[in-house]
Amino acid sequence: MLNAFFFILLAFAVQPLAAELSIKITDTEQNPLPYTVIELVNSQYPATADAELAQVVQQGLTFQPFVSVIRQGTAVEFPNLDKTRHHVYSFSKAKTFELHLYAGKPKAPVVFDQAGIVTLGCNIHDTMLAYLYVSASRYSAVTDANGEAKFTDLPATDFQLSLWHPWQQQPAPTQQLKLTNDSIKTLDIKLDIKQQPLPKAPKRGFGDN
Ligand SMILES: [Cu+2]
Repeated sequence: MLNAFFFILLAFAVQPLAAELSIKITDTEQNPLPYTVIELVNSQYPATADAELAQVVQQGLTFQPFVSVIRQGTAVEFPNLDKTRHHVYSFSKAKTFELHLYAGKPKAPVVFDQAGIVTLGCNIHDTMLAYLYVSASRYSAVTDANGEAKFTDLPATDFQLSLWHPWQQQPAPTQQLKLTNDSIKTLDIKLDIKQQPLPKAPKRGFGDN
């Protein structure tokens, strides 16, 4: 009896103040919208660098993934899995860098220490295009093929929810979120975005990649 009592006490003591949030994004035609970046902003929860290195791979003359989200301060590797060499660069304000023509894995990862959107390209292959969203907030994610993203273990507090998509014509409206303790919230958001084909390798002209 006493043991059971302590167990219950313990269960209350370790219960974190947490909330869960699931978001589903659809486009103008109600299709799931992948590659949407969701950022939950609250100045009390600034980004801390991701513990693990992120990766943007070059394979089949494309970048994988097309859109990545990292927390500010995170280091990213750019391994080249193709036989041909790539020359990865960005001239974006949030990060200007170049990885000169290389095969395999460049020696050092690139650290993204400023928040913002980094557009990636390759100097050799003009069709190669990808985006890195460097988040100033600790809580950010990108929607999967089903247009979905899920946050678990969020602090139960107020957030501003902002969205970004590489194909947006204008910034998506932000909204305020109030998360209460132990709540499970589901949001369906429709964005005024027309989906486009992903960047893909040209059919001919580059030989064996
Ligand atoms: Cu290339």
